[in-house]
Amino acid sequence: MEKTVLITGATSGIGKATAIKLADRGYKIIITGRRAHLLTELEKQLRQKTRVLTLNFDVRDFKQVEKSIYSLPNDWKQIDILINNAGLAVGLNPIDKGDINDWEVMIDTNIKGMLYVTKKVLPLMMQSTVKHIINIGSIAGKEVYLNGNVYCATKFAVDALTRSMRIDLLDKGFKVTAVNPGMTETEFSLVRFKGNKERAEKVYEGIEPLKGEDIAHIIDFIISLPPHVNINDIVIMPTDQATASIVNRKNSEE
Ligand code: NDP
Ligand code: 8X3
Repeated sequence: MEKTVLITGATSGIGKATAIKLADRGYKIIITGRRAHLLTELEKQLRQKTRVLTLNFDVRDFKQVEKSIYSLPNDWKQIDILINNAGLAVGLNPIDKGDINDWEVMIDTNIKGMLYVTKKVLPLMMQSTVKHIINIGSIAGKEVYLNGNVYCATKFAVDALTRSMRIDLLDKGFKVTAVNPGMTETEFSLVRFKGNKERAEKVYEGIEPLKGEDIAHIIDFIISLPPHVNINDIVIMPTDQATASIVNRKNSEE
């Protein structure tokens, strides 16, 4: 039987690339996000390859999450793989200049949103023979960097929750994996800098960043492993990046 994957944040970047990759592999796909028109567009594209269903909700709103998951038709009510990908950074300011609203958005999306989705999807995974949760963490969840403060804290929380899930769900036969990318060119920096394209492009100046497709390739590999093998934790960086803040910019002056 074909396996069903639910991917949060599939309207762009890593989530979208993963949906496309796994559709090519023949997985049934549930794509989610807030931007309904992008979900519809992607649904049309994926339909040529596989069965696909869209759920339009904000991960920060528990009622919306609950209603959306309950709304799944019966033949979509078994989920084999959950990819908790929806997430964002907003702002890059020192802690004393941080915006409370930016902090709330990051905490509500990256931590509480991931918990809400996991809470409602877990019961639909219990009958699966696969039972795999993949949480998208970050290099920002492994080391803190200048002005990363709250975003880093949310990704450290993703790391802690991933490890907790692995322990708590061990006796139920779950695989739980953290995928931690370094610099990946998606809409991430555009969102972090609130639509400032020039600032966003500067982040990747002089380096070759990862693409969403690179992370999709890794996720495809992780879920292709035999039932007795799990990747607990993986960090993927562009070759031009050594740590969260040390990068080799080709155009930088020596
Ligand atoms: P994008 O901005 O391209 O994609 C983010 C996705 O998350 C979008 O589909 C967006 O959909 C969704 N999303 C954001 N907020 C919400 C919300 N409240 N409810 C539902 N969906 C939401 O960035 P990436 O692809 O880069 O980000 C994906 C994940 O990867 C994030 O968790 C990010 O922290 C992580 N990451 C990114 C790195 C990078 O350098 N790009 C590196 C390390 C980790 P919509 O707006 O339609 O709701
Ligand atoms: C995104 C990677 O280093 O820009 O999680 O925070 S970084």
